[in-house]
Formats: sequence, structure tokens, C-alpha cells
Amino acid sequence: MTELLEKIGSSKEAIELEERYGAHNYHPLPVVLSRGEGIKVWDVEGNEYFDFLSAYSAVNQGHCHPRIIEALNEQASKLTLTSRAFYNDVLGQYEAFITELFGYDRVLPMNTGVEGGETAIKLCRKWAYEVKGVEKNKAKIIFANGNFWGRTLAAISSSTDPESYDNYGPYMPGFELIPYNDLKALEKALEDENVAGFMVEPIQGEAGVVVPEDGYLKKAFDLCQSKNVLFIADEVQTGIGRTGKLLACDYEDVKPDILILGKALSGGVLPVSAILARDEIMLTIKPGQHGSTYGGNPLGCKVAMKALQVLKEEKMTENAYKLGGIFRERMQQLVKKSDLAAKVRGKGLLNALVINDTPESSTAWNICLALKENGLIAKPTHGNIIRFAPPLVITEEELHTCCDIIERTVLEFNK
Ligand code: IF1
Repeated sequence: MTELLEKIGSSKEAIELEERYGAHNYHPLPVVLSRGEGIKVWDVEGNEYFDFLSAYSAVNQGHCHPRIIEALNEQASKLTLTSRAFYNDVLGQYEAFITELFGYDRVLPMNTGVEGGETAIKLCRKWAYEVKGVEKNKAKIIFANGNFWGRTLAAISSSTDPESYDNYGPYMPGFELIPYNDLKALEKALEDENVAGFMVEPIQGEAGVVVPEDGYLKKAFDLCQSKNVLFIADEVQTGIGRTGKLLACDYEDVKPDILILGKALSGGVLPVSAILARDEIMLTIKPGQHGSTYGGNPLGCKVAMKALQVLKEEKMTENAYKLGGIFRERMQQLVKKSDLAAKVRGKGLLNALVINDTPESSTAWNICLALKENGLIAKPTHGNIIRFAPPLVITEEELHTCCDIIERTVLEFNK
């Protein structure tokens, strides 16, 4: 048994152990990472890669950011978890810091992004019954086709992807789906006075970095306001500087009624999520009516404060804005040169290259395998779309080097 505690000797050994002892709920790219620093990661054999996934935008600040790790280590040797049965000397400071930064009255601290979504929905329903006056148990929440906000039963109950929901029924009632980026459909759905909220990603990440038309978010927000319906922004993936603004909603000066943050809120160090809202909404939840063992733990709060500080002080958001434009220009040149590259889309450093093949084809997957051999790791989403999302600390020179790798790999790729 103790031999299992020995250091893993090879990538092959690591994969075999997962194959034998782990649930098979993922199909990872065949690379076994053992170290990360900034935009680079290394596998067990010491091969170096540029990370162009950033753990699905959780590692915006770069792997193992020294200042975040320093904050982690300092707090970890002092106090990690108290539960909310008692106060701790970090949570209040964090709550003041994050509500000030994002401009909200209050924050409810949770851990994962999906807990953020669940909490937002509970707040929205409670507000509907206790403030808006919707008939009990009749509150409806609208979602957009193609949404992804996690893997819980409520999250998959709002999904349009059979891979997410099939054979997990029965499903959560009170959810309604409309097409994304379709204001007419939203307007029609809002005619129902039982609608309490509209929960939407400013850019749909999992769907393949689907960017709505300019003005969609603002018009959707205004429609919701006109019907006293809460606009709930899921910025778990698009937030924290990823799209070139602190929040993707900032592009249209939309201030969500409920804001959900996660992933890079902790710089990819440990799970921290946050739900922000004004008093009228947040104070509908009374003591003992919601919570979580780890929610608001001092370790996560310290790490999150530092992760937000370094994002700002090191101007990562501005960098994402500038380098995102350069990346899409480079990929646009590739689209002109290659029949395989159909289109590029995104904002800031959340981008995707659509491969000119069917979603069922393995072309995008095989391109990612070839990219890995050339020192850059990324992963397809929905078959033929390759998401490219490096940490926001990437330099212009490194970006061009990575674009050279992507261009060479795609141009040399033979199906
Ligand atoms: C997996 C996808 C991305 C999210 C948005 C909430 C959550 C997520 C917009 C929930 C999580 C993760 C989940 C992870 C892979 C990744 C993902 F491919 F699954 F869909 F990013 F696009 N809102 N996304 O993107 O946050 O509970 O995971 O902390 O499930 O494999 P979480």
C-alpha cells in the first residue's frame, strides 16, 4: 500500500492508475501535468507546454502566482477553516473588499461556481415570493439554450445538452428555456408575471465562446427591469478580467441584480465563489436558511483578496483586452490561409477557433493532440470548436510565439 504513496514515476503510470481506480467522467487529453508557473506547465517527463485552457479560466493570474501562493501559505499555517458557527478575522475584511470592488451591498460566499448558480436561484426565488409577491412555488427562472453553469441537478435541469442531462431526471421544475441572443423570445417569456429571474452568461463559454450581438446584454437587462425580473449574470467563466474587462457585463455598462463569480476569483488555487446583490435581494435569506461548511473560510478569503489585488495591480485585465485583439487578428490571418480554420470569435483572452468539420468529427481533437506535440495544450468543446484561453499574464511576445505554434500546427495538419 505504501508504494502507492511513492512519487508517480511516469505519465503512463498516472494514466493507468486513473483508468483503474477513478470514475471515468472525463476524457482528458493524454498529458499528465505535474508543475505550473505563469503561462507554462510541465508534464511528468519534464516536457514544457503553453497552457491555453487556464483550467477553463480559473487560472487567469497564471499558475502558482507567487503572491497568491504566499498569501495561501501564510494563512494556511494560521487558520484555514472555522465553519460559520463562529466568526473569523478574515471574512468581514473580504466581504468589505469584494463588495466595494464590484459595487454591491452584500456578498454571500460559497465555493464552486455551481454553488454560486444554485445560491443565485434560491435568492431569486425567495425575493420573488417575499418582495415581488409571486404566488408561492410558482416562480419561474428563464435560461438561454446552450447555457452551462455546472453539474448539479438544478444546473442540468436548465441544460439543452443531452450529455449534461440525459438519464438524470426527474428535473427541477420552474425553469424555462429561450434561444440565446434573442430579445424577442425574452420579451415574450417575460409576459408571464411569475417570472422571477433571467440567468445568463454574457458570453456562453461551454457552448463554444458564443458572443451575443452588441447591445444584447443591455437590452435584455432593460427588458428584465421593465418587468421587475432579476437579471442574473453568470460571470464564473467570463469574469475576473478574462474578456478584457473586469466583468463581461462592463462592455455594456450592465450592472446585474445578482452577480455570480467563481474560478479565477481564487486564481486557480482553491474553490472560491461569490454571489453579490443589493440588500433588498440578499437580506431575504435569514440566518440558518442557506450556507456551506467551507463558504467564507479564512483561507479562501485571503487567497481571493490577493488574487483580485494582483489582477488589478499587474493590469491583467488591460493585458487581456490588448492581447485578445492581437490573438484574433492572428487567427483571422490563419482563417484566410487554411480551409480547416473556419472562424475565430471571442473577447479579450476568451476565444475559440471553429474548425471546418462536423462536431462529430475528431478533427479538432486531433489538432489538439498535434498542438500538444508542438508544446501548446488546449481542448475542443462541442466537437469542432477549440477554445483558446491562456492566463492573462501572457506577454505579447509569448502570444506571438503561441500563435506561430497554432498556425504551423493547423497549416501542417492532415486529416
Ligand atoms: C466541468 C465546461 C467550462 C461555467 C460557468 C458555472 C460553472 C462553470 C459559465 C460551474 C464551470 C467548468 C466545469 C468543468 C469544465 C468547465 C467548463 F466545459 F464544463 F463547461 F468552463 F466551459 N458557470 N465550468 O463555465 O462552476 O461548479 O465547475 O466551479 O464540469 O468539467 P464549477
